[in-house]
Amino acid sequence: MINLKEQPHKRFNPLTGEWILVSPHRTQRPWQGQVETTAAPVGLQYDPACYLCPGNARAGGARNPNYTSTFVFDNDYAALRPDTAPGELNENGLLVARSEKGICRVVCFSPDHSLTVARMSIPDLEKVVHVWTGQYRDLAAVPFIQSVQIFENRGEMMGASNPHPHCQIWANESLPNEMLKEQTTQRAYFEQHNRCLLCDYVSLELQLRERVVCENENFAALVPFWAIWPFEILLLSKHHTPSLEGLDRNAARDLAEILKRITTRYDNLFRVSFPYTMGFHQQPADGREHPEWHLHAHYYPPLLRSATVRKFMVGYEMLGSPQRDITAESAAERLRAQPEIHYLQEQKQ
Ligand code: H2U
Ligand code: ZN
Repeated sequence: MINLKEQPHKRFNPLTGEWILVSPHRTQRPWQGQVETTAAPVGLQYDPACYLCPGNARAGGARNPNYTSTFVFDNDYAALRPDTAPGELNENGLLVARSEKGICRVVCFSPDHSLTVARMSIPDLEKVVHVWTGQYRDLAAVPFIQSVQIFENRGEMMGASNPHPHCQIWANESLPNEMLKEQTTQRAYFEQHNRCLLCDYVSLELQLRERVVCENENFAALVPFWAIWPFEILLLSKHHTPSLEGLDRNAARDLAEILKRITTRYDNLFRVSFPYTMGFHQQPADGREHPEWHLHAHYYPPLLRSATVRKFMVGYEMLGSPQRDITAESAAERLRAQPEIHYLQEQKQ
């Protein structure tokens, strides 16, 4: 037997096939860096200098329409372009390069510059879910597209260039590294067990309940057993679907609802607008059946102890493997203990 609460150990991530080091005994070490936080004011609903606000000019001369709900546009500084000419380089398998075509878009969640997912209404978040589904469907239908990555960078700490609520979509002609790892592991599991890896995982976690943070009829949010980031969350569809396209109206509403609940718990943890990168993993858009693929979203937030003390991925983590001190179970317990009323809302009441 192994004492997961006290002794150093490694945990296996069946989705990536990689290991992570857990050192729970280190949480007892002295720490002097704690910084107290105060709630930041919400700010302007319209910022004349914001390139995502309705009616404003963007780089390159385009102007946003006076949109009243969601708004999608092609990224003016796209990392990938649809018109890239094909080309390849291979020098003895050592200098290898390949051209890559793609499409990059930006999705504004709301015309209100001051909002965040945590403070948007569920009906408005439902509209965002429908936009994501439509974008996935449209981009997947483009013949050269194989992968559609929807992701949100929230907060300066995560490199977001603008607080206006928005996300990005990068779609390209080959599977990026993380998708490729998850494709390989999910397929291998399906071939071996004739069941879906994440269907089995979510039902195991729902039995154990130790790492579950919150749930509704269609989704479960949990700190995965193999979490790397202190308050990492894996959001899983409870029912098998390879992509957002498999969600019915109820499930889409449940997704909107749980997005709000997760981000509210995050904000309440350190009473700050919690930074994170989140994104959906869905089946490759290659026109094939993928019964092994299970829709999920990863939340990777950097904060560790307070609004300003973050986890660094340095040293051993860059050279060996990722490592964490607080266990996934204790992180889940702390997130479970948070209320689902946003702290800014609570102050108003
Ligand atoms: P991030 O905050 O996650 O960086 O997303 C903002 C995106 O908006 C970024 O990818 C794009 C940037 O290229 N952008 C435009 O498309 N037009 C602009 O006028 C400014 C920024
Ligand atoms: Zn704005």
